[in-house]
Amino acid sequence: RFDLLRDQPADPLLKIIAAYAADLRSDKIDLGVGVFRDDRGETRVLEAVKRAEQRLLDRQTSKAYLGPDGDKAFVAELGARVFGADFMRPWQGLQTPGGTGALRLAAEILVQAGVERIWLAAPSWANHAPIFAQAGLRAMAVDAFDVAAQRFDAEAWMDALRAAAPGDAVLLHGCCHNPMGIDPDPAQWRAIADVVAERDLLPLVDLAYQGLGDGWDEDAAGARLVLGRSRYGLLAYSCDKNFGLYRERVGALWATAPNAAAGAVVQSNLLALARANWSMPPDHGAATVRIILEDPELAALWQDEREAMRRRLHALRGELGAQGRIGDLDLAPIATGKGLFATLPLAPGPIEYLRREHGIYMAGSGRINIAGFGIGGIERFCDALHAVVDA
Ligand code: PLP
Ligand code: TYF
Repeated sequence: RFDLLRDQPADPLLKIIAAYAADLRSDKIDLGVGVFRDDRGETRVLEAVKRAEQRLLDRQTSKAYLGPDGDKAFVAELGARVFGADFMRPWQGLQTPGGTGALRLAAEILVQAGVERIWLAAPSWANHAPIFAQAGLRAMAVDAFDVAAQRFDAEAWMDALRAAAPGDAVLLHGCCHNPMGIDPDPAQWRAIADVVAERDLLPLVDLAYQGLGDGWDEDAAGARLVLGRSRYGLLAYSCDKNFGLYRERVGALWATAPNAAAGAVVQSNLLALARANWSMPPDHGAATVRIILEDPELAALWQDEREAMRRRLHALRGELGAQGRIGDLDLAPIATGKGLFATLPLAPGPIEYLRREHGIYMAGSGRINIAGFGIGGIERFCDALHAVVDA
């Protein structure tokens, strides 16, 4: 039977990791996969995480099963901070294997509820559409970014949402858009929240970079606004970037509902779906986050470390943006972008040239990871771009 299977391409982003590792040039630059890096190019374990893990090792007395919702205190502590004190709707959720697990579960409960379509603004994270399609949703991609101009086309996106059918789902990046780095401004968020509520759409907010854009509450403002106004909503969350826990796969999925009884029904369905997928999520990463959040000292340390990541991204964006135009290529929009990513309007030829001749690795789409620039990296990158333009 397996001879009916066709070969599948490897994840191009993860392939860059291997290609970069095999490159022997000492001045190579990795702008590929989206992990935070310090100015030495390292993705170090946060000190708050190290201390919490030590405490976990010392104090954990049992590894007996917890249940399909995972670490309940993790879900509650984190949820309180994500939604904030002013959020008026009932919410409940469960721990998931990463933000990816949360997205998968979200797609499955949408299908379970009879939702057929999910609208998304393209380009989006390359895994979004396959996750939704695999779960049985039709991913409706809308050209909502002008990649050449590095601009969010709010009109195109609003037109699509106005044309969506009541009950359709809509995917929204909570902050730090992957791959564009361009988020709706506050007025655009209000317009999105209006149309989602008026058209009775079901929002699925993907919040994978909270705290790495404008700040903790600022980065959740769009999600809170939209979810606070729609009847039902979903929030897929990842702690893998803002806690630097990547491979530990720490995430959560929350559902908002018009009242507690309706919320309980949604939660029971989420638990049943989790059971059928992975039974229960892995514990270590979420327990580590929970220990940090429960201890004011560790929470303060984590906040400092998170803020340092955010400030580094902000500073690098300013530096890149200040380079302005290199030939046709305008770096200025990078300065106002948020988070780890920007997508440059570069053709495959120049991208390949940068890799081959200069050891500069970026996604085939022209996406760069801003955190990939170490000391002197931006200068080298811009010199290489000049060489591309002049070639
Ligand atoms: N959503 C977006 C927009 C992402 O960039 C990522 C990156 O990995 C995820 C979700 C998934 O996060 P996780 O690694 O926790 O599965
Ligand atoms: O977009 C990124 O680079 C991150 C990390 O299959 C990532 O979100 C990339 C590819 C992948 C899973 C995570």
